[in-house]
Amino acid sequence: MTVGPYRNDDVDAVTLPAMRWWKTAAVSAAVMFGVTGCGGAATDDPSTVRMLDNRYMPADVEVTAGGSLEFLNDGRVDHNVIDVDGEFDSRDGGAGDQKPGEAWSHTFTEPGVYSIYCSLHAAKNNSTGEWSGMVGTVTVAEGASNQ
Ligand SMILES: [Cu+2]
Repeated sequence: MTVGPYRNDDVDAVTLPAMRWWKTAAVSAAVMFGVTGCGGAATDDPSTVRMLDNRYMPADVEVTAGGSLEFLNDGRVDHNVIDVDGEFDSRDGGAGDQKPGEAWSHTFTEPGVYSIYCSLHAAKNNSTGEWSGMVGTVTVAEGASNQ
């Protein structure tokens, strides 16, 4: 592909969309690394967790205490978000399950690691007490004191 020098009036039209594309790609890469990283940094866009059929994407997210996450149903069937220890439940308040296109937001104030599951697509092993299927974790980090 030949890329010639752009005239000044071409710069905005060509460079800006390209930068936007790059930024999107970078965020996607950050999300992928965030999932497998060593409990690492929140991604560039940590505020949304997608609920797919049938998994959370990403399954493991980190948020700073006081921060919020939006769980968006980006699938074709209903989902929900429930803390294993009962700290929160996306069905509360009459919301019911999140239908496709619906979202549920929650603000996390207490640091800790919260195990979440979807009651429609996860099951508990009664011997081990562990959940499998549509499960995930939300790690709430201490508020920024050394950043
Ligand atoms: Cu589900």
